[in-house]
Amino acid sequence: MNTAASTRVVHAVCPHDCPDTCAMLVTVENGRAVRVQGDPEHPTTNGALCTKVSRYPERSYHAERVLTPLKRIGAKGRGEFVPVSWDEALEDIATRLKTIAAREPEAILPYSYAGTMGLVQGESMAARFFNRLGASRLDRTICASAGSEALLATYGIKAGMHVEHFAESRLILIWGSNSITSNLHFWTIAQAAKRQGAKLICIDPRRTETAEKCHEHLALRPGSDGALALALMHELIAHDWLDPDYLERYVDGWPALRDRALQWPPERAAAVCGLTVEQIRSLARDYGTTKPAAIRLNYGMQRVRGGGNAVRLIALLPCLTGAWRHRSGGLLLSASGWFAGRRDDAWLQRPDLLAGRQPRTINMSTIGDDLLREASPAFGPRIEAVVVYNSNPVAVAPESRKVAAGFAREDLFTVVLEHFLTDTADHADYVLPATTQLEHWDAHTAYGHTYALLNKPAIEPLGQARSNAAIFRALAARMGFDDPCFADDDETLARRAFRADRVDLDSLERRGWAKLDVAEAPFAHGFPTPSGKAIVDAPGLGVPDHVPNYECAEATPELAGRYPLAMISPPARHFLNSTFVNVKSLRAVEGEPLLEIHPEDAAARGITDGAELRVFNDRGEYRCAAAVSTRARPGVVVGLGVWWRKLGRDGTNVNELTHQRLTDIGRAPSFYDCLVEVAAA
Ligand SMILES: Nc1nc2c(c(=O)[nH]1)N[C@H]1C(S)=C(S)[C@@H](COP(=O)(O)OP(=O)(O)OC[C@H]3O[C@@H](n4cnc5c(=O)[nH]c(N)nc54)[C@H](O)[C@@H]3O)O[C@H]1N2
Ligand SMILES: Nc1nc2c(c(=O)[nH]1)N[C@H]1C(S)=C(S)[C@@H](COP(=O)(O)OP(=O)(O)OC[C@H]3O[C@@H](n4cnc5c(=O)[nH]c(N)nc54)[C@H](O)[C@@H]3O)O[C@H]1N2
Ligand code: SF4
Ligand SMILES: [Mo]
Repeated sequence: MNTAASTRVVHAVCPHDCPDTCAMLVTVENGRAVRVQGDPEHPTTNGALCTKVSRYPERSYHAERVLTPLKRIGAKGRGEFVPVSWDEALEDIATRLKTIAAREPEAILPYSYAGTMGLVQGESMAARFFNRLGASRLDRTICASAGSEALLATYGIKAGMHVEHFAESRLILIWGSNSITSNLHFWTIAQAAKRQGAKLICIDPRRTETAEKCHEHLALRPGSDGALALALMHELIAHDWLDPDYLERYVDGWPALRDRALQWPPERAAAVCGLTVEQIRSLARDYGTTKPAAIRLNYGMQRVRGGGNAVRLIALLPCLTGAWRHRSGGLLLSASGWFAGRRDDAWLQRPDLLAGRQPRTINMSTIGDDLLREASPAFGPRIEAVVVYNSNPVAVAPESRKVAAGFAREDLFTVVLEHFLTDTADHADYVLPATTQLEHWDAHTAYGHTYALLNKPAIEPLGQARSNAAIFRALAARMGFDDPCFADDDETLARRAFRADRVDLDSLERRGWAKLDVAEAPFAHGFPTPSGKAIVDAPGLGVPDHVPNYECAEATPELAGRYPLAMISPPARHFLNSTFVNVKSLRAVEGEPLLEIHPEDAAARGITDGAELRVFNDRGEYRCAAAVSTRARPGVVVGLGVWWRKLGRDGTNVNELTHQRLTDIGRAPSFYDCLVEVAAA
């Protein structure tokens, strides 16, 4: 049989929350997607996808995909549903939302994050819908806002180096990033630099697979990065490894920062960081004397109380040495600022539909507390309805016992747009079947590179699935929203997402991606702040300093007495946050929920490798197996990956233990600022 006639290759984009935002090629045979591959033409994708997304068709055609609207019949959280028609589901949902909105639109809350990073299936039609409704707004802080706002306060933009230029760096600090797990295509570039003789240094409490492959690894205590950055500055000053001309021209407030740094000799920082003085001196020497030197900072280090201050300090390091003068020097935390003004955000999201109303804002990171809050003058109305899309809060939000209790409220009306019956979908009154990236249109920016991308549908929607945008369009019609913008179809939204004068739409159409026009060495001649200089003493924030964790011996000695181990919970390599946990082949590689614990800490508690554990603090208890391993440093344990609670042990995951206190800047969760104790179960 000749199938060639019915074989097509479609330009697509990996939709996941990952800095790499790969350009994908989808091979479709007889209407079925049979293979996804990395686009060999796209410079950063370079022909490769990661292991998990290579299984994207397996996830899309998964036997447990939700393919019809579902209505709850059992108790909340039990995941007992019956299929209903779209007509019935939409009519009932619209009636419920209308009734609440007639009284109190702010009692309705959208809850979404980056299940897809697409501009269309993210916040386009959904934003239009909730703006028109006047619903509560959501502060989307769960991941990156501490670092993003810190960067903005320092550079005037959330942006940095081109990732490609790390290939020519002579020194690369991989700081708070497990690149092999969560930024694989950067790692490929760092390897190229290594082959050219670059030195790679990893700064991470855990001996990750990335740390192992670097020349050096500094396993500092979680939340001590600000102290380390200050000591590095101290050494740069003491040895005169500064670029006075760059400081003079492009840094505002250097004397105040200098005074602060001089209070942080390596001896002081070593005690805070749990490093040796020599480790800090050696790092400073490398950083002060190697050119060009580049920092790949990532979000792992800002999930602690002082994450914002730490990012500000680290972002100032390349300003002291003038590393920004070279295109392969400087820092990259996010590239997302380069896309601002290149998207047509106002057209996509239509904030004007608020028509002067200013609904309250709910922080997604405190959803546990907020769902349980009564009405009050300070808070406003009790939350009566939640519409969840692109997120799995019951698994991923901190202090999940409270989150689950909130979603279990019988008087809460919950709609979840999903591919699967996640922990959150199990709590829904209605689950609406959403399409996957193979089935819908989208347009993408990235936070780890500088290419705009276009995703074309490769196959028809499976079952009765509809795209998020299509679902909000249908709901808008049922609600009687008649603004013409509610008629825009997905293709129109995708094609108009980027401004024609700022992005090469022809390249987007032909190749699936288009490089943005961004200067090679973007901050060689200053920063996009009013003064043109990087800012030390930011309005309302002061001069950055080391801020100790909420939970640590330094700040809370009594608590540290009861819960002496600091727990971090970074991603598992074969999951993406809680996505893919239900893909068997990937779950098989991860095995089971684990807690890495150093042999000394294990021995002190009579814990052996593989033992059943209780990991606990005042907030809850997490059940998992012990991985006795020197990947964890003494005093720090690692709960790897956000498992679905229902696929974990005793219905628990690591967020049983995390808390809802927010970071110093950006109102973000401090997931990695968490004390626990561990015992054999
Ligand atoms: N395979 C895979 N890839 C992913 C994800 C995933 O779940 N799986 N998640 C995606 C998402 S949403 C994001 S935001 C990014 C996250 O990726 P990153 O931004 O790299 O952040 P994390 O993976 O949270 O943490 C990175 C490293 O920081 C370390 N770390 C923890 N605390 C500290 C600290 O206080 N200081 C320092 N210096 N290091 C610390 C952790 O041990 C971890 O190895 O990755 C994305 N990519
Ligand atoms: N303890 C701990 N907790 C963490 C973290 C950690 O490191 N440690 N990391 C935090 C971070 S960095 C992040 S970003 C958050 C991530 O939290 P979330 O953004 O909630 O990410 P996921 O868990 O991947 O859930 C995304 C959901 O969106 C669904 N989805 C995907 N595409 C679509 C679509 O097109 N339509 C619809 N309707 N649904 C779709 C997927 O099926 C999936 O269930 O978790 C945070 N939680
Ligand atoms: S998850 Fe990241 S590395 Fe994997 S395919 Fe998607 S963008 Fe690429
Ligand atoms: Mo994230």
